Amino acid sequence: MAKVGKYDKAAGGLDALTSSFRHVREQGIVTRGARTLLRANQPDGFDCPGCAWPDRNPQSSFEFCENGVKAVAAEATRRRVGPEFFARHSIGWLAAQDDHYLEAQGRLTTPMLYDGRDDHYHPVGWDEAFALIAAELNALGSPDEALFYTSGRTSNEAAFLYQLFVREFGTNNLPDCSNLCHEASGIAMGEQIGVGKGTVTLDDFERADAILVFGQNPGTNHPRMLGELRAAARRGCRILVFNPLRERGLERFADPKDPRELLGGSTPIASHYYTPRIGGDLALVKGMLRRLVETDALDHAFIAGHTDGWETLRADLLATSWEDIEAGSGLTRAQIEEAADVYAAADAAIVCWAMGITQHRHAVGTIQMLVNLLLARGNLGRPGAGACPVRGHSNVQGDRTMGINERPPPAFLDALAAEFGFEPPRRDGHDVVGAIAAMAAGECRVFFALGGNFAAASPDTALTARALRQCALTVHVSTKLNRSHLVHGRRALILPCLGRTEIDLQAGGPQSVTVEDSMSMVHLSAGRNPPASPELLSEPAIVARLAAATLPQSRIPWRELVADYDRIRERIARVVPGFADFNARVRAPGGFHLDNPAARREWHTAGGRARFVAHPLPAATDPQLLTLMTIRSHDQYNTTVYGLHDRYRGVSGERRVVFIARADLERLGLAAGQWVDLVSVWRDGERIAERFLLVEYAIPPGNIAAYYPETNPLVPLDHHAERARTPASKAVPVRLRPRRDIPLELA
Ligand SMILES: Nc1nc2c(c(=O)[nH]1)N[C@H]1C(S)=C(S)[C@@H](COP(=O)(O)OP(=O)(O)OC[C@H]3O[C@@H](n4cnc5c(=O)[nH]c(N)nc54)[C@H](O)[C@@H]3O)O[C@H]1N2
Ligand SMILES: Nc1nc2c(c(=O)[nH]1)N[C@H]1C(S)=C(S)[C@@H](COP(=O)(O)OP(=O)(O)OC[C@H]3O[C@@H](n4cnc5c(=O)[nH]c(N)nc54)[C@H](O)[C@@H]3O)O[C@H]1N2
Ligand SMILES: [Mo]
Repeated sequence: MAKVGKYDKAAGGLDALTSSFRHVREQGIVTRGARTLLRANQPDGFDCPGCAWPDRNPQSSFEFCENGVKAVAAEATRRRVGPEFFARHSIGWLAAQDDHYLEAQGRLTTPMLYDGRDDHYHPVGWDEAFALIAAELNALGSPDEALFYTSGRTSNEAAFLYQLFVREFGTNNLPDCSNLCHEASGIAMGEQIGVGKGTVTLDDFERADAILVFGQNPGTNHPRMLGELRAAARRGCRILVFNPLRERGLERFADPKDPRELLGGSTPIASHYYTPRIGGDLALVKGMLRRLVETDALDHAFIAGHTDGWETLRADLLATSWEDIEAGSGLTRAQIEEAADVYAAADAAIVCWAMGITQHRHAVGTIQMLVNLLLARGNLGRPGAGACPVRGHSNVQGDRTMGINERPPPAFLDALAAEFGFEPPRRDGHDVVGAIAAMAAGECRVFFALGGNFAAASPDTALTARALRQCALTVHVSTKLNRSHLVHGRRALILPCLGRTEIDLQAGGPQSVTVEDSMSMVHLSAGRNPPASPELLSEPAIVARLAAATLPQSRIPWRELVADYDRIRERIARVVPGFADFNARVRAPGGFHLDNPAARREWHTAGGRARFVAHPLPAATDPQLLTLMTIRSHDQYNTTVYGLHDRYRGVSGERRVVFIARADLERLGLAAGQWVDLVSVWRDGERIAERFLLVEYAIPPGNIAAYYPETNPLVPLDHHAERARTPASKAVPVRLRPRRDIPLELA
């Protein structure tokens, strides 16, 4: 039963502790849980499989994080999904269950095969599984008919071997979750400052005078970031938040480690909180830049010495009217001028952003405007200043560094060729959107996923399902049961693997892997729990055995490489820039920082200078429609649903809710507690997601919010960021259709 109320407390505090304890208990791991958790983000422990936010001080005591606890507990659970489970439940029956149910069943224990003999998965041996995949791959007309997806939990070692195998097999079809996430950040920043990664470290958070947070909900998705924001706020740093929702974690935070705050005190986080309309950021940042021009709050020396494109941008800013900026942003000129003045008063400022910025049609333009904002005041490449795109998955940044990239840089392929003695393919591969289209068109027939939940995470759910079902073979390397196992090809395999928290024993002894966080720190991760099942293989071992089975003629010593991951790292050191002496450097406490030339004001751009780029305001949205953003609740990890509570937003017991402004309810003749269908309106027709409960909420009129992945059926495949092709899942044009057949829910 849905419950809707108001949560008045600060984020964090005692409720965060209580909630973590509940999740540990639900997984049946109370005693083991504490031991496991104490090893998260410790020098000799494992990297938390939660988010990519860096660790403050690996030597210091355990840093508590409620959602980190949920992620770790979900992996360390006592529950198991073995052959008996699949014998008992048909695929059809499982497909009718929700994502919360699938996740709650526990860890996968055994390789499973669906081969069409009935509607069940059946156990299969590892050798047989690899032989089957090899046969399908080698039967393809071209290597480009296979797709190899990666999700961002994959370690550097597994990712490096995987792209190596895929390229030796002969394709660059390496779509990854980055395509759904920060792709736009990489493209925008690469063009402007020559690197597609953030330029700041945690030290900069200690020195900034202003931190601007755009389109991000750290209280839920990067809870450890609140510790940094809290410390910054307490020393007087201005924190400016731009978000259509008043996210509690950005308003007030109670650090559970502080006894006073645990008992009810809290620290205000945002000094200034602005609620633009969805998609209004490009306009509002243009407004801020215009104000900087009008008040001459510019770093002229930096602009002259380091950049080009300023005059074009300046002319474009002055030609953009305040009326258009106000209409486009949903903020008033006074608000925007205030924000710009606070920003201009800071000697050093950081700009952070996440999915509220990247998942828009004009994402690349908005991010370039954010970088323009930094460049205009020389806020790059000096202490306390810089760009901070906050990554999602714990190793999504590292996977890219290791070559998981459908458009690899030629220099990377050259290095690969020199090290391994084969000629890698040079044609661009498919990204996620391209992969779905290619499967739907029958051009790709084998889909292999190293982690993730492609069927649920991708846009246009019905089309994606049709695309996957057309494949001859779908394969998922997974820790937990998920939707993608149930939306399968003519044959399908589930290959169960070790998680981060588990001991990875190879011929050469227990192994560690490495990861790269959102601030380019590379460090070791070693699990300490016994594996969930004796049949599990590590991801590197799965890739190596698949490679050996598929490419018997390969001269790469796959088995030797996985016997001791130091050997993989030796190869990485010779191929990937910045990894020289990898094995030694990564063993230093806390690991090492990857060089970022832009952070030294060295611009590896086309013209050798940092670039200002002008962009027009996006076209106005259709006033007849609502703009839907698809966001995360407090109790989920992407498509993994841990529970049905969204504590800070005051909703529990129901995920199918729509947050809507009172003004829109009145205008549309609707009432809170009523059920509606969401109908997205696109040029190729309507898409429907059924049965959502209306929840009155403080959100700018014309804008609504609901959780992903339930809303992915509404996101058209071709509704994506220009150039980056990140699905525009934060701005879906929709209509509400009342459901008269479901009684009003009053809670
Ligand atoms: N516990 C937990 N941790 C996670 C994840 C998880 O699901 N659960 N996911 C991980 C991953 S892969 C990622 S990418 C990150 C995601 O981290 P976030 O980006 O914080 O995730 P979202 O829930 O998508 O939140 C988007 C935020 O942007 C706001 N927003 C939406 N549209 C706009 C807009 O147009 N303008 C502005 N200014 N704001 C907007 C929303 O109100 C919301 O606060 O978190 C990572 N960490
Ligand atoms: N509408 C909408 N769609 C979105 C988003 C949105 O905001 N709105 N966000 C997008 C974003 S930012 C992202 S990153 C994607 C996420 O897309 P994915 O990364 O594909 O999805 P996840 O839900 O993170 O994957 C969860 C599954 O990973 C598996 N898993 C967990 N740990 C491991 C491990 O250690 N190894 C292996 N092999 N498998 C493991 C488990 O089986 C689990 O079911 O979704 C995107 N889709
Ligand atoms: Mo993400």
